[in-house]
Amino acid sequence: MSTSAVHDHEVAHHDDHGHEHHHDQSFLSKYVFSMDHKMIAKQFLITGITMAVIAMILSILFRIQLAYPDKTFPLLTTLLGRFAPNGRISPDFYLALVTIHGTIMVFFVLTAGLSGTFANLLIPLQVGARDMASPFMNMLSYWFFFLASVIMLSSFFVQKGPASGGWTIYPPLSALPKAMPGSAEGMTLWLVSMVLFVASSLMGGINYVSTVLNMRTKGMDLWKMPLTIWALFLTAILGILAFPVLVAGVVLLIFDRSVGTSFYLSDIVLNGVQQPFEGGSPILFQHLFWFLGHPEVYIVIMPAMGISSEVMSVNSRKPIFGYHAMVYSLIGITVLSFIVWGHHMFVTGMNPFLGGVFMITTLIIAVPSAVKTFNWLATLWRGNIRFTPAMLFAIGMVSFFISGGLTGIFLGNAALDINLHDTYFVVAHFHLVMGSAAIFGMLAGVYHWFPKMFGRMMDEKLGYLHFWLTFICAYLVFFPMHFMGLDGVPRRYYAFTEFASMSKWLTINTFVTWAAIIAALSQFGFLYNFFVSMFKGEKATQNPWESNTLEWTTPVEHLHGNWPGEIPTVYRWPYDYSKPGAEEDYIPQTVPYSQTMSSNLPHDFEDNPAGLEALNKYASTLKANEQVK
Ligand code: HEM
Ligand SMILES: [Cu+2]
Repeated sequence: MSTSAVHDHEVAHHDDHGHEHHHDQSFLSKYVFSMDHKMIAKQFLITGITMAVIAMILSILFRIQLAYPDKTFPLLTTLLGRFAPNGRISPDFYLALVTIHGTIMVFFVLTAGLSGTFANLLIPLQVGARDMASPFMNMLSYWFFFLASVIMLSSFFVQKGPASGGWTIYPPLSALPKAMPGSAEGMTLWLVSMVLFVASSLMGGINYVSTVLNMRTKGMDLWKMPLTIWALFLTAILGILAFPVLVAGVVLLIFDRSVGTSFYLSDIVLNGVQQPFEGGSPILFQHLFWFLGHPEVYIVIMPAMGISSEVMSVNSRKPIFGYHAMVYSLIGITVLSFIVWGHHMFVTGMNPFLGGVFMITTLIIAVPSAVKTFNWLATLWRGNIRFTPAMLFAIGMVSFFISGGLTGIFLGNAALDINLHDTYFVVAHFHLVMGSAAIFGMLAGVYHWFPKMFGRMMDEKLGYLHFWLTFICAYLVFFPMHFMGLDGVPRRYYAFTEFASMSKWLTINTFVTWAAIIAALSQFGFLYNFFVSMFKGEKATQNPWESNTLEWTTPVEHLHGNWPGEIPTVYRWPYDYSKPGAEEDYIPQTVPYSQTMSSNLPHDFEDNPAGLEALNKYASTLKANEQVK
């Protein structure tokens, strides 16, 4: 409340003095330590994209190893030095590559890049606030994220290279600095980076939650919020509750590494020497990790779900189907995601009864997931679809969510999972549902809100090219992995040529690598489009997609405080598209019901009792609709 009063004052101030005040902002306070949520959103986006490019390059490097395990490429030695002696990536470095690739993609791109960008951009703009609840903490949240990114990457420059052992950093590899090269300083940097990362997410999340709860404009009750806001809000709650548990786990791990505690270790022999650890359990770490880790996968997918819902409704020119069901299923996922973590641990020897409990709760998550899927399909049904690039990516998100979600049902069954665990089947599952679906949701958001962020349009043709190449290649990369997994091919192995039964997959591996290379190259088309359109794109109009939500009522040119005058009042839900009787095929949230009634049916009842009856009927439907929403 007080914050918005201050802002009101500031804005009035601006009006009085015209433009003079803009000069007060130095380069540093405008672009670097900006407290404006729109600028922070761009910082998160550009940092996220940079990290994504780095993680993508890492994946191409290890895919080359998988495709050509026996070939040597002198270029690799030139590029990577000691990490690739004699033209081949070393086994240690291979493990480091998959570890850092996974860490960056999951946390830095799909968590910080996705939520950080869209929560910052959209929460204030779509709920009608002048900024976040605490702009200062918001700025800190970005800078903690930036620092965490730099530290994570700096591990490539320490003596023994970055952390290895997988993005889940299970002990003992992570707990014994001498266990392998990737357990040394690289692992320390991983842990420090993650603590900073979590601090950043908490500062962001607390801001998002308090802004949604306290700073909505007049009329914006919870049931009038766009689904993107619902998704980002619930995601923030998930993060606030789950991330601290990871920090607890990581701090105990740091103790094990450096001060001789034994939280996670017991009876370890290293190079023939019995280590002093006693009474700890590596399985404790798995519990702590997956208590974060499973909610984390929903922290990644829920914003993508929210964005896709929004984009699909706008571009089908139809109300989202089952708005309430969409919200309740998000809430259901939020709650359930905390009681299923054990499905990552079916093979740890857990009591079969406990395994059964985790199996049931896991399979129940399929219900809200299916509700959402049906509602997306029903939203498309008979829509007047506009195939913008954003729309294609949103539909692609649904496609990947279905393909990847179905295999979750296999893995959720303990008896099946014991066979499939740690095989390429799991890799296929989560790359479709998280790697692909979440990335497509994010890209849908970038194409849709680019005009809002940069005041210019992206090139459509390049957008289509980007979509089709990425869509086809993602399936070519991840679909074959299901069959490798069913055949028992394990994940995280350096070369399969040692095993006669697995070397038959070499051709498929080569095929997958080439599909991955094409997918990676097509991302450069996107980058070209993104950066060139930022400066040279066609100027955006006020509301290029004819959308109902509040962000399109702010001026195209960004201004501090978002709205030059008063914040608009909200009267209706955000999905009034193609309303029967309406003049336009969309009615913004700011249009009162009274206005549409007279403009929808102009005067045709004056000497016409049937017309009057029609109007009354229309008015009561509107009222009924309002109750439904
Ligand atoms: C119907 C919903 C889902 C079910 C029933 C399900 C089930 C499972 C199960 C049982 C595993 C463990 C497999 C193993 O390690 O042997 C797993 C792994 C995984 N799932 Fe899902 N899943 C679902 C949806 C999702 C979603 C929506 C995401 C991400 C957005 C996701 C991301 C992951 C990841 C990242 C892993 C692998 C973790 C690792 O071992 O590195 N899953 N899933
Ligand atoms: Cu899980």
